[in-house]
Amino acid sequence: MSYSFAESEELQLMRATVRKFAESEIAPVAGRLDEEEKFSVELTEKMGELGLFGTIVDPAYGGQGMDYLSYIVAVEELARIDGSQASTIAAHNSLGAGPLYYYGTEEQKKKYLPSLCTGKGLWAFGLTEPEAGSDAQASKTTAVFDKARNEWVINGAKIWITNSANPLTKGITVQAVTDRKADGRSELSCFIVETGTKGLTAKQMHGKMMWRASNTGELYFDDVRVPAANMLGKKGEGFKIMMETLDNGRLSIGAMGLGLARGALDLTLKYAGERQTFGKPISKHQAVAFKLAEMATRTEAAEGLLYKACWQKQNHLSFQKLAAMAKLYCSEVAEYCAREGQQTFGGYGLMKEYPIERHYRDAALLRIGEGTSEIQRLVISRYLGC
Ligand code: COS
Repeated sequence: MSYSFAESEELQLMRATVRKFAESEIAPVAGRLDEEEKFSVELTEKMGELGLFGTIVDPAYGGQGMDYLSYIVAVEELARIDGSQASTIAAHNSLGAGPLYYYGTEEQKKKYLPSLCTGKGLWAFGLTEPEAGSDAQASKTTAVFDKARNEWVINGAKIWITNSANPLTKGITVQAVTDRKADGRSELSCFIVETGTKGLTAKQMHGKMMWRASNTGELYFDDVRVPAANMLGKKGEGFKIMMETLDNGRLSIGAMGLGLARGALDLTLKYAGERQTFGKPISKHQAVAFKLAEMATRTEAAEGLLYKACWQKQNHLSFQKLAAMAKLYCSEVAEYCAREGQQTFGGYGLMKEYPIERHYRDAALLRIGEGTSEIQRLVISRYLGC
């Protein structure tokens, strides 16, 4: 419970292991996968072998049983090299396996979690719809109970769902309208829908500017029938489950921002130490040195905020406001570092041959995905009583 900035041996080992893997296995292929818009099953399985799936899940369900900060550091180290691989891990752990782990019945957890802790199976989070993004209560997807068959019948569509249209996708947690509340708002509930269920179509989305080697899908539900036992949580608890899941997800996006910022800083420091102008390395010119100083300072501040939020969560203290702050700030620092890094690289920073170019594109997602920066400010301001 005590507050310490010293990393435990376990955390240091996690950082060193994931960093080595990211530098030796991901870095050499990240540019090509991004260019070809190709999800790598091979890298995903290797990340599974490293224990990056089900990181926080109890070993009783096949997970690694690690603390939250270890998981966050793993995401950070992946994102330092490549946003796509980091997003596969982050979306699977916090949005995919997370709700099953936190809200599933014993039966559901035993049935689904073990295969989701190996890297051979992905699970997706079906919240966003074509007309329900920031306004997540505006879901139009419906689930109607068929009493005779003790089944729910789901109709609707979801969009921009990470890990949902992939050969490894085992299923999805779907938010759907199950009734209308007395105040006129929709009653929302969550359902477990397995891949291959009749009436479910998953279509991979193409043409993203960022995270091009991660899998993003559109889902269509056409009279999709699931047994009554596939409800996750209780009827009417869907929105709460989704919102609490996003509270955790914000820490993952924070980790992706921090990692990307660190990656951009490291690339820029190296380049600025090698590149010469006016007879000396550009890092010796104050114009560049000050950029590096600012990037390093903001990265440290982002780390402090994110790790504090994780520490609060780990110690069962209120962390939701800090999670929104960490998501907001880390994504802004990531964008700042990617932009200033690219500026330092000059013309080379505009070329795909240099990973800073990919970082620059990947950073854009962080201020939009899992709640825009505007939504984070809304959430934070509500905690302030505004
Ligand atoms: N944890 C638990 N419960 C929560 C919650 C949270 N973080 N946030 C809201 N709720 C509950 C509220 O307590 C309220 O419960 P009651 O109906 O019992 O009173 C209910 O949910 C509705 O809350 P509220 O009226 O505040 O919801 P809003 O429609 O105003 O929306 C925001 C709140 C904007 C914060 C929410 O819609 C949001 O986070 N939007 C962004 C969604 C997003 O990130 N989309 C991208 C997904 S990419 S994976």
